[in-house]
Amino acid sequence: MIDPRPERPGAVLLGVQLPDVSDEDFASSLAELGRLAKTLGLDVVGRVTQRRGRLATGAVVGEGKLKDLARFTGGTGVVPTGPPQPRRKERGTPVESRDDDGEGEEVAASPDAVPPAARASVVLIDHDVTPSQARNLERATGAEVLDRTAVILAIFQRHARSREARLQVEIARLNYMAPRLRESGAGKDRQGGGIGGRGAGESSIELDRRKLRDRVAELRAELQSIERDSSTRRKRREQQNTVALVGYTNAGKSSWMRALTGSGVLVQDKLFATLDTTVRALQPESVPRILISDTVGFIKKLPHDLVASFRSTLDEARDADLLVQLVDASDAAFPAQLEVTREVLREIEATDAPRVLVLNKIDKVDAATRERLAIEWPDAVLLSVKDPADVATMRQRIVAFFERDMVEEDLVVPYAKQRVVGEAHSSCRVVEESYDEHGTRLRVRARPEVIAKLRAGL
Ligand SMILES: Nc1nc2c(ncn2[C@@H]2O[C@H](COP(=O)(O)OP(=O)(O)OP(=O)(O)O)[C@@H](O)[C@H]2O)c(=O)[nH]1
Ligand SMILES: [Mg+2]
Repeated sequence: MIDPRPERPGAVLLGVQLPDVSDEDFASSLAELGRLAKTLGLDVVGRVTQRRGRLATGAVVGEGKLKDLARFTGGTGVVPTGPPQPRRKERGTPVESRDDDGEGEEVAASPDAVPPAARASVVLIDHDVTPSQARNLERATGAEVLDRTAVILAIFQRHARSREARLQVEIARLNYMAPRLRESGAGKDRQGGGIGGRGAGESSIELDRRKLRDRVAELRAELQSIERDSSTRRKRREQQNTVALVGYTNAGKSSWMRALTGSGVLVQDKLFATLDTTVRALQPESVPRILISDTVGFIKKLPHDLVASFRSTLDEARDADLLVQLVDASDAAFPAQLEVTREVLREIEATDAPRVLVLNKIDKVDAATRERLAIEWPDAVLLSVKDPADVATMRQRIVAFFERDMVEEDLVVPYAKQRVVGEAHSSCRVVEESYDEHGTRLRVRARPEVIAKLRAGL
């Protein structure tokens, strides 16, 4: 017999289709929420959806839908009146309906009992909700309720590795929590920590808002000192040729980073696998060197606070000479994802640098679609990181981009200044080298400012 118990905690997705949202966008947004859930280690056991003019002020959806939702979680399905009770540890009645096809707006109530173990302990909402809406949903479902921002914050919190990323996430998380803190004495029911990390470890539940603000200020100060270091490192790279890989989460940025630089950055079929910026030289090394950076990805409705927190991380993209914008061409929703990327780039003011648009994962696209994409996106390059020939093409394009601005000039380096010959070899391409009574004669190719710097040393 198949064991019906999921290995991972169950989640039920809740989505409201507002009048200005097309069926297609609604479905893709909910599917994305499902992928976010999976990234968080949750099993999606069902979806409850409803078309509404706006979110219900009380508990997001109407009474009937609330009951549907509670069938997945084992809650009462009604928002109790009176003061909030601690969240129940034990689930009561078994779940009676299950809907995981994600189709249509109605949840078919099936009389088949779902084993209690297959129930959802978390409700994920594809919207940002007010603290009171979340609280009402929690009380009606008996489950932990996370809105879209909380889900993204929880993933960021789990994936942050460096001190810088951890500080950035923690600041965004505390800012998110501040308006959601319960009045004094409340919040005890949150102890033990849920998926959202609220109440876990170094919890701020007991802290009042003022203390929380102090903590944010403290973290900001620490972050600033780290950022000073990384901005110094970035300054040092100013004279170098830099390329930033940017795009929606899971587009394949880190895969390209690995392919182009041979670095061992993390590649995962997860959302927001990368939070830290990595910078490595293009391999095989070009002369002069070209540096590639891989950084955090973007997503629809990325919490504004998170973008603000990650600003310094994203500076790498802002300062790049060339932006390689990647999209997952095998995802039908990629044009919307591209628009999100453009918006975030505008927000961080990374709009000056020239861009190359790469329709990545083209190996997953059939020939007909490939042809259509090539016509619809004439300025884009269609590539797959899995194809070594495509990797070579990409490398060539990057090298060619920097070559375009380069000029060729002759230098005569006196024998007393041979150090400059060494410098020329590292910062320029030396096309010809010969020796006569005046010194070393070099014909070099590089950007004009690089050659000017060499001349200054003569
Ligand atoms: N078939 C195919 N899969 C790819 C290609 N590029 C990337 N992938 C896969 O897509 C998934 C995500 O790739 P990553 O390189 O981690 O994506 P990312 O843009 O760095 O994602 P985040 O860091 O999470 O924002 C991985 O499972 C990769 O193996 C491609 O060209 N073809
Ligand atoms: Mg990555």
